[in-house]
Amino acid sequence: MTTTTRLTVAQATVRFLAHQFVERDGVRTKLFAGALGIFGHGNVAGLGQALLQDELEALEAGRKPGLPYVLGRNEQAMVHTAVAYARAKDRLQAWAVTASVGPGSTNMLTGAALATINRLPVLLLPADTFATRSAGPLLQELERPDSGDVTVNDAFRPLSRYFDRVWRPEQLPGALLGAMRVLTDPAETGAVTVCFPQDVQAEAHDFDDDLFAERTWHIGRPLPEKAALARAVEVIRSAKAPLIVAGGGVHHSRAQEALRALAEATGIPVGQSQAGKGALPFDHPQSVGAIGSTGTTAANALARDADVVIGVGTRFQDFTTASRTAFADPGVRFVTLNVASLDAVKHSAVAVVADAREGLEALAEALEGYDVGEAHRARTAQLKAAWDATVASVYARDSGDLDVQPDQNRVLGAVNELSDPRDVVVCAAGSMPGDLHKLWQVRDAKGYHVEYGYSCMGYEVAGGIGVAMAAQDDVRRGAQPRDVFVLVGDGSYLMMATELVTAVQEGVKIIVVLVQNHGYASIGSLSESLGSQRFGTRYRARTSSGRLDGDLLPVDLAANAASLGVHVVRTSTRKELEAAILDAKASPTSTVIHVETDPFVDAPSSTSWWEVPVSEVSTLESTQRARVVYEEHKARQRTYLKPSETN
Ligand SMILES: Cc1ncc(C[n+]2csc(CCOP(=O)(O)OP(=O)(O)O)c2C)c(N)n1
Ligand SMILES: [Mg+2]
Repeated sequence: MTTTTRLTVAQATVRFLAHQFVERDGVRTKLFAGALGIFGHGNVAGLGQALLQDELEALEAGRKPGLPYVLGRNEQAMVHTAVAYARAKDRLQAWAVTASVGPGSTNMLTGAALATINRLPVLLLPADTFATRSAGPLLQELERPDSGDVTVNDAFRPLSRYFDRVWRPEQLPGALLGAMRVLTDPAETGAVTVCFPQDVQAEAHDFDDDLFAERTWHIGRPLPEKAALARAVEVIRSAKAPLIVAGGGVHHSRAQEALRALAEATGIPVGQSQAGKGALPFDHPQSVGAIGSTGTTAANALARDADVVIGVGTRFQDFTTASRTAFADPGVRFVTLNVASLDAVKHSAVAVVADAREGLEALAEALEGYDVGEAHRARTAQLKAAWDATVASVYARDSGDLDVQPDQNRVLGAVNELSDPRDVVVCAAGSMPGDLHKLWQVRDAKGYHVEYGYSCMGYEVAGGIGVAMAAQDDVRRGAQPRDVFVLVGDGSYLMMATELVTAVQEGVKIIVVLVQNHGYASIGSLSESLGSQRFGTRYRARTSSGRLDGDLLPVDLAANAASLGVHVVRTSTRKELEAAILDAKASPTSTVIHVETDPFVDAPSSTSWWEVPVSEVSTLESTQRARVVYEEHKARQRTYLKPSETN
């Protein structure tokens, strides 16, 4: 006989989420680490009440809450924290994020897009206006003259991989199961949004108890289809100068060992996208580091001449392909292994739709006896050594000038070399992601966490907290600790640093290196290269000329950080920076290290391109000159449309 329990929709939701597990490779984990939330009238008495009840019942029973609650400062930032956690956990654990009606919910839109683009699971629970419309229009309700059933939350639809709205309690089981299906699907996952009208959250219903039984969702490893594999192998076996492009899918699938085995057996060099960096450690003989617009000269030289490009778990975003100029061999063919068919077919590739680890293992077996040959191995080694020398020269660790202000390369070098191999670097936007992609020497598969799918300013601190919380949880499960280094520019810091308060409240340790260069150096340098003269990119006072060309603004970001309750260290020389890094590592709590850098010192060149269109006509000579350069690059852009089999 079916038994039921009378619960509110919110209480049923919390109870259901607390009982969801995932299993991959025989290892079972609870899917939801907890719920991040900010309350308002849309969720305080619904989901808020349910989370409170969960916490108090757990305390009384002497166990952990089913869905531990964490208070954030900004809804967008909470989604960043959740997404970073999921990435650090290889998508085997996630968070729910609850927000109040209206602005609380729409603040999560940016986070939703970021999650979906990066294929990282997060369950968004935006509150919605009354289903009954009994008191409408409500505070924070959007009224439209053309429609009665659209709310601001409909804006989540294009950003979510699954969207639902629970108008009635009876709909809840279907909505929750639909959400779980997508959250745990390796090809489909991303932002999953289930909207809860505020009256429905508080409404009671007799829910079937089976809804709350423990459920284990198997995370599959789809196998490559035999015929597809055979086609891929045929193309790879014909290759004289192949190159692997490793993307984030290698990490999600924990396919690093399989990649290493394939690279070692065949000698095929491996370039890495931002999300794929660390798929091989930097000092592995086949690891040629970053590829594309912010790539190493080694990976980009090999890309230029590659006759077969083997994509593994990559979206082939424009930075990876240098806006489709990176692969210059006129006959280049693509073989792409991806769990998502959307990515597998890009560039007319011979597509192998499969889990990265399964696909790599199958390829390695089928490629038995294939080797790129001594000449290609030697070329890889020589290009790699040249790039390593470039990194050493800009890190300049042995230069001895400890009393001068470090430039950004040296800041990265100091953090790289004084952090432990297991420590994690976190970044998202500005000039540092590109510089890190080129320079950072990853020693641990989990050591590099740069969000470059959405490259969202403001991700850094919030994301760093997610990574640190994941590391804390790993320690509870017996892993060694990791420190998390958040590298953030002044612009990104000003966009969203307030989660530092969350780090303090939750006792989560992060080390923030705040790089003050008085503006948007990355966009400034881009602007200059495009003929736009660094317009609007500097933090300078407006003068009587009407322009932003006055003194530097009297902004003290170190004082700002200190006011949020974290320990702050101001540094002005390399010696002070290095001491601060070591002190921060030794400290059990968070530190913000403030360092000034010169915005005009760039990282070494990638000898590559990134397409940003320049005005076709202009009265400015700088723009006209930039347009000529743009057209030269544009002429080298390829479509990669040629069908593979006919090549
Ligand atoms: C939310 C968001 N808005 C705008 C941009 C475009 N953008 C990319 S980098 C950047 C400037 C970043 O400045 P800062 O953090 O100081 O880093 P810097 O460029 O100085 O290294 C801007 C405005 C973005 N990536 N994200
Ligand atoms: Mg800056």
